[in-house]
Amino acid sequence: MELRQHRKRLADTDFDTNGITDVNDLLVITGQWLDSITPGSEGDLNTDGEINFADFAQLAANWQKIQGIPEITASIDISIEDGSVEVQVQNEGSPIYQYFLLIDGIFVKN
Ligand SMILES: [Ca+2]
Ligand SMILES: [Ca+2]
Repeated sequence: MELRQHRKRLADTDFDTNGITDVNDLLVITGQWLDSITPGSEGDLNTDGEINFADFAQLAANWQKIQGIPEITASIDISIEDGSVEVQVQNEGSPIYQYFLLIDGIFVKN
């Protein structure tokens, strides 16, 4: 048997799709430990038809990792002309904007 650990996408090890690779997912593997199953079935991360340390190693590589956190970019633009500050947060959805006005560093209005 070739035991090669390679990182799986987090979604592959989050069998119950609760957003994190955790004990729920570990139970999927331990519940079938050393069983021969249909290759690629739930828990068979390396699709060899066996549930063993090869699958456990891949799950362990993602242990407690949270999936589904979107890429977030933030930008701040400060206008010298009117003292306004624009804060923009952009993720996969629509951007969220926040504007506010500072005069001499003191908050004036949104
Ligand atoms: Ca999970
Ligand atoms: Ca396997």
